[in-house]
Amino acid sequence: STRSSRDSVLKFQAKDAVDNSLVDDVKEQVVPLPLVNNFNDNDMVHDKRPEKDRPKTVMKKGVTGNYEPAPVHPGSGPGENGEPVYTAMDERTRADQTIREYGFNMVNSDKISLDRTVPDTRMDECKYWHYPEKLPTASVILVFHNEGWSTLVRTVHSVINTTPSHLLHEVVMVDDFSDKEHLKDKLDQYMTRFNGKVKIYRNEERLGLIRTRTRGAELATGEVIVFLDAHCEGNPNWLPPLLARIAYDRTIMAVPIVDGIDWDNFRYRPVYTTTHHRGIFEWGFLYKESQVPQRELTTRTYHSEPYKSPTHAGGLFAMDRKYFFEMGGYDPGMQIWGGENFELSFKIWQCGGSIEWVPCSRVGHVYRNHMPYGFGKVDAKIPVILLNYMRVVEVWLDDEFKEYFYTREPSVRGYPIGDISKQLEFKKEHNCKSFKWFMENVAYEVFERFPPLPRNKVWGEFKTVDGNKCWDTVGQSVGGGPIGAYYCHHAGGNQMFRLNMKGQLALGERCLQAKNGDTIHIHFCETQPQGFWDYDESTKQVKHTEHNSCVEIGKDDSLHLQPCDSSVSRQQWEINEVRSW
Ligand code: UD2
Ligand code: MN
Repeated sequence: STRSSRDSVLKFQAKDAVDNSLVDDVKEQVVPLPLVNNFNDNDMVHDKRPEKDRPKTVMKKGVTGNYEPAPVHPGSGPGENGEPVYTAMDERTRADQTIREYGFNMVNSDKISLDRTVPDTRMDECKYWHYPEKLPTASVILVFHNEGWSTLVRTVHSVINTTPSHLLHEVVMVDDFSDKEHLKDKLDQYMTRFNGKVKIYRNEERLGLIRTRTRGAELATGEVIVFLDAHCEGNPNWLPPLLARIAYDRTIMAVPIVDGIDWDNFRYRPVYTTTHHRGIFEWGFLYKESQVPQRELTTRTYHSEPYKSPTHAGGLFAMDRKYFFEMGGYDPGMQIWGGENFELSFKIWQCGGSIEWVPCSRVGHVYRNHMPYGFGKVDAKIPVILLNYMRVVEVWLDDEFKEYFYTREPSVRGYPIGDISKQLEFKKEHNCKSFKWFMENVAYEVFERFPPLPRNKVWGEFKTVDGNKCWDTVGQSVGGGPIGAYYCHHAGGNQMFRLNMKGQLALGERCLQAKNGDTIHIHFCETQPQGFWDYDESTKQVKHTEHNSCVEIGKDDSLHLQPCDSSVSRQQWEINEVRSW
C-alpha cells in the first residue's frame, strides 16, 4: 500500500525532531464504532437554501450520467493507460541524477506522452450519477517550485484533457521562485498554445507552498478554486463531482480520492477501490488515513456517495473561492510546507463548514522518493513543520488536547511562534466550536486509534554516565532489529526517547518493546497506553518491570536487558532534555 508523501518527507529530514524511519504505512484498519449517531446537524452552518432549491445530484441506475466522458482509447506509447515504464541500463546514471534532483525518475517520465491516459479507477456506480447541469466554474491552481518539465506539463495537459472545458475557467500556475531554466521563458512560450486558458504568475521571492497557494487563490477568478500539486493526472470526470458538492453547499470543502503514481516507473496505482478511507491524525500531527467508521457510512444511500472527513492530505481539494477567503485563507504565519491541511480543516469544521471526500472524483499524484528541495531562508530555530503545527495547536486545540501534542513533541514546548492574535480573534468572531466538539462529532475515531497520551515522566537523550554514547535507533524501524547506542548528536530525532507515567517508552509515534527479555525493538504502540518501563532517578537505571531487568550497554554499544545491579555503571543512564533553541 501507499506510503504517504508527508511520511517520506519526514524520512528525508533526518535532522528533524521526528524520527524518520519510523513513520510507517498508515492505512491500518479501524475497529468499527457502535452505531450511535450524536451528530447534530443543527450544529452546522450549512448553506441556508431550503433543500428543494439546491442543485441535486441523482443516481439513475443504468443511465449514463450527464458529465460522463466517452471512453478514451489509450494510445500505444510507453506508459499509456497508466502502465509502468522502465529505465534501460545505459540510462541508469542519468535517471539516478534526476531522482536526486526531483525526487522523480524524469528519464522515465520524459518517455511518456503528455496526453497519456490513465485507467478509470472509479467504482462502476460513478458512471450513473447525474450532476446538476449548471455547476460553478473552476480555477485549477498549480503552485510549483523547481519541478521537472514533463511531470509539470503533463499535469496541465491532464487538467485540460480530463475536465469539461466550460467548467474549467482557467489554470493558474504560480512559480514559487524556481531557479531552473526550463521553468522560465520556455514554460511561458509553451503555455501560449492553450490560448490564454493557462496563466503563469511568478513570486519575487520564495514564499513556500502555503503562501503561494493563497496568492494563487487571490489571482484566480473562477467561482471555485481547485488546488492540485504540480505532478498530478486526473482520472475520468474527476472535476464535476467536486463542483456538485460545492453547488449543493458552498461551505463544503470537496476532496478527491488521491491515487498513487509511482515516482520511478509512473505506474498509476489506485487506492481504496472498494473500501472508504478518510483523513485523521495522531498527536504529533502526522497525517493518517483510516477506514471510515460505519456510523458515517450509514448516513448515505449509495456506496459511491461522498462522506465526511475530519481532514485531508493537503494537496488536492476544491473550495468555493469566496468561502476560502471568508475563512481567512491559510494562516499567513505558517511557513513553506506542512500543517496547512490541519489549519484549514479544523477551521472549516469548527467554524461551521464541513469536509467531504468524494469517491467518484479520483486524481493521481506522484509521491516523491524524497523531498528534493530545501526550505530556503526560514525564520525558526525549530523545524518549520513543528512551528506550523504549533500555530495550529495554539489556535484550534483546547488546553486538554494541546497537552497531547506537547507530550508527543516535548522539545518545542514554549517556543515563541509569533503573533496569533488575528487567528484567535477570527475564532471568537465566528463563534467557532471547541476542539472537543470536533473530536466528539467529527473526528470521533481518532481516540480509538490514538488514545490520549499519558504525561511524560522523563524525555530526551538517554546517555551513558561515563561516555558520550546515547540510545539510538541505529537505523531500525518497526519490525526491525534491535536499537543500540551511538555517539550522542544532541539533535533529538532518532536519539530522542520519552518515558510516560504509564510505563510506555516511546520514540516519535512508536513504542519500544523488549524481545525475548533481551533486546529492545521498535513497535506500534498499544491501543491502550501501557508499558513495562520505568526510570529510577536515584540509581539512573532504565528498568523493565515485567522481566525485572535493566538496560545495559555492551562493549559493542549494543543494548541488552540484564539483571539489575545499581553498581554497574553500564546500567546507568543520564536523561537530558534536548532542545534546538
Ligand atoms: C503534501 C501535499 C502537499 C502539501 C504538503 C504539506 C498531497 C498529495 N501533497 O506533500 O500538497 O499539502 O503535504 O504542506 O497531499 N511547492 C512550492 N513551494 C515550496 C514547496 C513546494 O510551490 O516551497 C509546491 C510543489 O512544487 C508542489 C506543491 O507545492 O507542487 C506540494 O509540494 P510537494 O509535492 O513537495 O509536497 P508533498 O506532495 O510531499
Ligand atoms: Mn506532491
